[in-house]
Amino acid sequence: MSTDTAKATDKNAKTVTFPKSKFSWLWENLSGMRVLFVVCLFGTVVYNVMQIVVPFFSGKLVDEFTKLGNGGGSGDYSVFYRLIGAMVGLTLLRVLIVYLDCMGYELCSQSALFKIRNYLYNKISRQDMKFYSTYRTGDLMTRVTGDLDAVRHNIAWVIRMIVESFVLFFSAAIYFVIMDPLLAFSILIISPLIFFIVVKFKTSVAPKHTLLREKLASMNTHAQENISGNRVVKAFAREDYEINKFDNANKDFMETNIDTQNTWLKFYPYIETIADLMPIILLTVGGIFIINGRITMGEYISFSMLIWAIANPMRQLGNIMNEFQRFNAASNKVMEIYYSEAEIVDDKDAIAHPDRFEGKVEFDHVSFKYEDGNLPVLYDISFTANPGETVAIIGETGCGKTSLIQMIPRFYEPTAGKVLIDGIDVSKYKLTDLRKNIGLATQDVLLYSDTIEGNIAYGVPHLRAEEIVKFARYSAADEFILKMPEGYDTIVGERGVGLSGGQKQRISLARALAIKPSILILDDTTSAVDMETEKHIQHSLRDLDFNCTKIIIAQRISTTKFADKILVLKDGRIIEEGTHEELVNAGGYYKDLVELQLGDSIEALREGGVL
Ligand code: DGT
Ligand code: MG
Repeated sequence: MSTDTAKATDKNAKTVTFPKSKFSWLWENLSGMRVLFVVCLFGTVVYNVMQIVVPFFSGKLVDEFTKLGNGGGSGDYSVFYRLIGAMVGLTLLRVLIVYLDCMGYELCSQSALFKIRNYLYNKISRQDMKFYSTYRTGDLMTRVTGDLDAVRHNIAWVIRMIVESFVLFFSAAIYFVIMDPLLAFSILIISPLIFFIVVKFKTSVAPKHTLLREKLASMNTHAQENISGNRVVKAFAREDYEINKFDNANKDFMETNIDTQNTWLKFYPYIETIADLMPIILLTVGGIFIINGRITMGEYISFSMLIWAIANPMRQLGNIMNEFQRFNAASNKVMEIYYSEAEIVDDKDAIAHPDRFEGKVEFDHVSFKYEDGNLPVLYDISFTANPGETVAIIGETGCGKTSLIQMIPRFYEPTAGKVLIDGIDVSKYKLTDLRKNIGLATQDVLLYSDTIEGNIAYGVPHLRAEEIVKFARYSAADEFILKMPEGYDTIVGERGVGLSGGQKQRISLARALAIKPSILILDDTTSAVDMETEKHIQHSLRDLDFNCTKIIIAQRISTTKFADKILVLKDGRIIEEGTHEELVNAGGYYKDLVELQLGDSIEALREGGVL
């Protein structure tokens, strides 16, 4: 980690650079708690130094006790009692400081966790389509839960332990040096060995934590996809297959976890042996020094009570390093989202347009290719939908219809050409103003687990009940909603579970209409409704009580028939354009489609009065 930027390497060996180092990022998110955090760090220093003081008093006590026992000294027991009193008092004070310190760290870490989680959620919510097609839901969920918890743990525990170990080690080392430099030197000489082993351990465990983190995300993704796709799993009776898949992911995670933990076991015996050598050195060298009269018995006891303050931080280093590497891997994942930037954002001089648009939609030589796709999806598309007009788009599956309409609300941007609304490039408008003016019923209907009323009023939260009913009538949904046990208050399940495909489409249409958009885009919205209902919907769409340009993707001739303009798309190109009449007469793809769908030749249909 460099001082001003943090670098992370993901599984594809791509180095991601963050604008801040991990610690300055944490510091930034400790705002409001920084003073408390510094006080806590100071508290950690204080209570650890106090740990050293207790053995110091013990040593003094033993010397005093020995003197008194030998009938020496002043025979005054008050010094003895004062020393005991001071020891008890100090121990109680230390316990109180440790207690408050832990609470303080917890408070700081929870506050940072709350702040980062909110920030991440905000960031994720405002991301563009590219982001959502890059990151899997299970992976994102892992970042805002497990990974974030590792970040919290770093503030609440790892940093405290680092400070604790250093303070204990150095204060004990200083004490040793002051008391007897030669004894101190003979004990401390072996400590660099431990640092060397810990650095080796760090190098070997770091990639394992990164891998472990990937396995966890993969397991969560399996679970999330299986749970949200449970209907498909059931339909194909693939429960065993899915359970097996999850079992494998779980096993993989467990094995990586064991392997990561075992890494420490390989280094542990060396560390433990070196740490255990310290009391032996003390016993040997200290014993000789007592015999020589170089140190007193009390001093020897202080040393032996303090030897843990040298040995334990050494032992703890491995554990701390392990946790720190976990934080390292997790924070890379969190910071990747934290510092991610949506590509489609407001222009610097974005135009505010809080009012309604006139509704003129123009495509000016638009071509488009998905960044991760090989071939362009749309080629040189030009057409105009005038305010209030209905433009229908028809074409075989995969020809680019959905891709085309997604450029109107700027979900994607053209690779060439422009999309204009009321003569201004859509990229010049403020995104919220642009999107608030567009009512979109997507092809893949998603309803929230909320009441039907709540779903219809999603874009206009305080919509009056009569208005909700009005829009439900426009979309021919009112009738079936009233037949439901609790009418508009019926709660639909996640993604609209409990409703038929056609019912979901109608609610989604009502939701799009409820914002009274100046541009309404319907992506195959009536594909699952019966002909009769579709007729009703078309009738309503012609008689809306607000002005609106409609761009309707459809597969049925019955839907496109009344449009002011029909665009026929094939392999990303407009191959025919005109009214129903014009296209039938043109005798191309559209005419063939009419014959196919109505089951007879144009001539016969005309004779029969169908056309
Ligand atoms: P549909 O809904 O089945 O009638 O088909 P369209 O006409 O709505 O097709 P569309 O625009 O969804 O897809 C056009 C082509 O673009 C097709 O070959 C699939 C591809 N495509 C669609 N979405 C994505 C995407 O997110 N990434 C990439 N790389 N390709 C995509
Ligand atoms: Mg589509």
